Amino acid sequence: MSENILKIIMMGLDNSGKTSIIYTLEQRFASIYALKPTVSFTVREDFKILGIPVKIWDLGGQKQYRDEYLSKKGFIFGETNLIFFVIDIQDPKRFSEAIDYFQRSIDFMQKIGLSPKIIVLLHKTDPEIKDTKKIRKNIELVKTQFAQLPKTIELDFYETSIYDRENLSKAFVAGIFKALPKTAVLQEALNEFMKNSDSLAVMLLDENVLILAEASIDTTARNICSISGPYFANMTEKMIKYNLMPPSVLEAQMEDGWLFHKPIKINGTSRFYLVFFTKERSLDKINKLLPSITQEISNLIKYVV
Ligand SMILES: Nc1nc2c(ncn2[C@@H]2O[C@H](COP(=O)(O)OP(=O)(O)OP(=O)(O)O)[C@@H](O)[C@H]2O)c(=O)[nH]1
Ligand SMILES: [Mg+2]
Repeated sequence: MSENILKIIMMGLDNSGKTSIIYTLEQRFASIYALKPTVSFTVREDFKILGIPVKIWDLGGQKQYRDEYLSKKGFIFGETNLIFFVIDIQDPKRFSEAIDYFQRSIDFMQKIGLSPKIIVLLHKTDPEIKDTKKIRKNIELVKTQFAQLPKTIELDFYETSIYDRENLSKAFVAGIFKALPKTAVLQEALNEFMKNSDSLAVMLLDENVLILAEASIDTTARNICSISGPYFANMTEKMIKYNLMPPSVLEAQMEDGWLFHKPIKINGTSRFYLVFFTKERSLDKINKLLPSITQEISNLIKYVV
């Protein structure tokens, strides 16, 4: 039995974008266009974030299902660690309905003794409209409505869109970090690693190509890592999917430094990707430090709530 699995629930009104978010995280972009409303709920058990197996419950948001979840004596919500509450920011007419569902869900969970961490996704904040007056107004409006609720839990808001996967990833990783407090230590480990390896920037991604942590001494170095890192991780993941042997290290000489990409295996199975940008060619130094950082990451992800 795989114990200690993190249980994540995606909830919100129908049409708010929950299933699309899951598909975007899985990079199943083609499937998004054929999406139908979710019937009742679905459970995905094959996700790994931060190397941690997570279960994602996608609760269809149509009215009849909403009422059902809140009447089933907590079977749906039992042992939930983290909830993403998704709101369609382009649909202000339904804000009240969404917030009412939110509050009823919180009340219900408190009644059955649950207090999961909650992240609110102000979703469909698409890149090309996110700075328009209309969207800013909607965001302000919905936040005001949330602020009027009885303050029993701490909420974090993220503006997301399926057209901005990086932002969506950030919200997801932040959620995991909220549910797993120890992962803040991961950032510390990466800072330390950057110093010890004389790097200008270091980045860690997981096998979903989510950026888990990054450390850098300047923006140029950071940008080099964050632009190239996801491409390399993506390429490697695809090669694995097609049973091809991916590179064990990729090294590129740049105008003003060296870039390294290295997949690492943790606990034998989980894949992570490390990206480094260094002034001098220092792969030897990095290789020497790898066992210790690998061990550290491994220790961190073993700890699940
Ligand atoms: N513009 C825009 N549209 C989105 C975004 N995310 C999802 N959509 C669209 O919103 C619609 C509903 O998406 P779904 O993912 O099916 O919504 P859902 O929340 O799973 O709906 P239910 O399963 O009925 O609860 C689809 O037409 C998506 O293409 C987004 O970030 N921006
Ligand atoms: Mg759905």
